[in-house]
Amino acid sequence: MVAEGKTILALSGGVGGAKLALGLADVLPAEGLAVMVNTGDDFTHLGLHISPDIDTLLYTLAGLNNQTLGWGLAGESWQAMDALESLGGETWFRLGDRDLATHLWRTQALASGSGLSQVTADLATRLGVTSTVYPMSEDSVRTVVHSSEGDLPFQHYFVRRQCEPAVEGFKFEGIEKARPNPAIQALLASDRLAAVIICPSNPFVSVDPILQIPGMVDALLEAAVPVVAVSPIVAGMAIKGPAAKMMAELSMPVTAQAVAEHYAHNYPGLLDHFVIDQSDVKLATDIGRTGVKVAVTSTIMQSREDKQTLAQFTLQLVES
Ligand code: FO1
Repeated sequence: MVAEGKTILALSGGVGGAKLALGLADVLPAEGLAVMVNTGDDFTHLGLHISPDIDTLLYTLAGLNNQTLGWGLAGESWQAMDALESLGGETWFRLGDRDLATHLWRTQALASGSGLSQVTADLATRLGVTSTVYPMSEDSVRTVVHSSEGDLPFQHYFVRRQCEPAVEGFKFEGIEKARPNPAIQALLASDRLAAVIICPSNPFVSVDPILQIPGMVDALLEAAVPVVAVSPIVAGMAIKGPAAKMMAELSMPVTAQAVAEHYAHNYPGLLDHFVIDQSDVKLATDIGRTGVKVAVTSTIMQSREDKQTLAQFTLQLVES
């Protein structure tokens, strides 16, 4: 399907993106998939470095993810959180006992001088993940939500306040000084790269932090490979997470078309293909006016087979 020795680069946030990444990992050879992951959701909590989207990706690709919660590890226990609560500690951000080991391990590795890419690669190896998972940057970028309750660090908005405050905009602290991950720059400049797939992740808080790293869009454009994005909005609803609520609060129509327009307006010429769900077929002509080729299929990924089928569909687009 993808020529031998070639690599697909997927851009992903957490849960929604990880589903398509898993489908891609299933249908591509191990060396054929690299995933560039948002780290704008990262934060320091209880003295630990938490990288939620990287962990969601790694746990999903390793088959260890907690499908009920949508984050963390399957078969988790919560004794550390219970003990912390009895001490009067902060428990609004729940770290399972086994997940806690990941954060302890990462925090210690970072403190001993390893970069986030190295730590992520080591963790991937230890978890048995064969695809390559790259943090978008080695530098710190932190998403801040401008909201009806003032500026909130992303996890305070998302977990502590359960996305309740109305969103007014976003800031990615540190982004002006951040550089794309050097390994990703090398991949983008090489002839190994076959295509880029933007997973159905939240455009505002998962994909934008990746694309707004200075030099990232230019490097993607210069790579001159097909770029496919999959809409995270289906029939006016977000498959997962607060994307639809955010769009309404930002006075945008809650449609796949508005997502395509967001990408076309902010990153002109970046997308070649935009994949929408069959329930949105009536939007295809208008989306086409943003300059992309529109592809229609079933984009809802419930089963493992759904994930593989959507992955195959996106790969066929880049071959055509
Ligand atoms: N999401 C929650 O809704 N509540 C939590 O307590 C929570 C804990 C948590 C711990 C580790 C981790 O890697 C992720 C965790 N998440 C939790 C998910 C996460 O914060 C968000 O899903 C992402 O940041 C959005 O992509």
